[in-house]
Amino acid sequence: MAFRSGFISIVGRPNAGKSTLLNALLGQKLAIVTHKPQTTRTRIQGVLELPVRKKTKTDTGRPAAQIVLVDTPGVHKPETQLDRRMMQEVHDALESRDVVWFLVDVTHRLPEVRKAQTSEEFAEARKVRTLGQHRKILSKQEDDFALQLVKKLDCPVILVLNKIDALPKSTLLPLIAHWTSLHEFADVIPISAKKREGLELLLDKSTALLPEGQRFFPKDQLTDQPERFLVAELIREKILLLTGEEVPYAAAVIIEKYEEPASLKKTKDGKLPVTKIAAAIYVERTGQKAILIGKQGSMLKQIGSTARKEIESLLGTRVFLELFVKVQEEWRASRGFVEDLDWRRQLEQMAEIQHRNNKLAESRNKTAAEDKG
Ligand SMILES: Nc1nc2c(ncn2[C@@H]2O[C@H](COP(=O)(O)OP(=O)(O)OP(=O)(O)O)[C@@H](O)[C@H]2O)c(=O)[nH]1
Ligand SMILES: [Mg+2]
Repeated sequence: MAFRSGFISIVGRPNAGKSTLLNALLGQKLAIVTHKPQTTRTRIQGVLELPVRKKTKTDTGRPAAQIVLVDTPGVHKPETQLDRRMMQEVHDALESRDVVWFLVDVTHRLPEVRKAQTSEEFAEARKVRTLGQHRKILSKQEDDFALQLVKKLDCPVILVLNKIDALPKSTLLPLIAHWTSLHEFADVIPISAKKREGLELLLDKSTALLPEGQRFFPKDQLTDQPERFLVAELIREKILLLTGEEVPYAAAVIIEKYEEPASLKKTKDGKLPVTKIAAAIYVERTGQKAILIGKQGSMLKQIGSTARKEIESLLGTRVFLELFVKVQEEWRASRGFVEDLDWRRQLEQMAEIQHRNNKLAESRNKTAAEDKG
């Protein structure tokens, strides 16, 4: 079986479990996850290496493959520049892909169930209704908006029904009927990203749809996202988890200092080396700044210490983490600010600065050599 390779973009409405799925498949946290919608703001690539599985009597086998999984922000109607940027990330991910996974949260209630006519439908509707008050009513408009994005594509789109651990299996059938009446999907796969159920089948079906080809990334590369940007995301995750109302949505994190230790070896006194990180948290209003800092700095301390613990285990070093809160009024409406948040752009800018510094050092050395001569 020839080697397969390709890009699979994971799209769907906010909170469907896209980032959870990416992390589950990669076996590592590359994308932050929270219960709040619109957690992910940029697309993140995770590189999955699949070994060959030989054909047997009971197994159809699977070729070896490299799959580049692309997690994207949840599809929503844009209101601010930040929203527009997030949707641009979705569009970019849909441009270069071989297969798309359209992720749907099965705990959203079906509109049809609420319009039950027969007694069986009514019983089913009641069962679904009583299953959880926490379930959000599926908003048809938002679903249509998300679906219309994948309808335009010329590649196979797999309908992935996520969170099946939260519902009895019987409730899946009407959902499948509903979605397949709206679009001709290449396949329908129910999964639980959280419990890692159905993932092998999803990979088998998807690998079969990928073209034969060589790797896009070196075998041992896990992601294109450098660690310093994952660090910024981990800080933002704690803000999302620890604060409420508008604050999580009005917060952006930019790493201002990132000093890695010269060596990863333990110091003479047996301690791990230290990474020094300083990050600015931007919010839009002074009131939000006050909430983020908290009484006598208690909230910022809590955000810092929970983030630091996770960053330490990610980096395998001790971490000195400094957090500053800054106000940038209405930054979500500012195109320039939103673009500067993009880590791909920040990387380009860092490379430019490095290039300029190298040039400067080169010309200084040259002048010094000429002076000597
Ligand atoms: N019960 C259950 N919960 C899940 C599952 N997958 C994800 N979740 C939960 O759903 C919530 C949203 O998960 P995310 O992975 O952040 O969802 P997302 O689609 O990336 O969300 P955005 O980045 O906002 O678009 C989190 O609370 C997850 O723990 C699942 O299979 N079962
Ligand atoms: Mg996400």
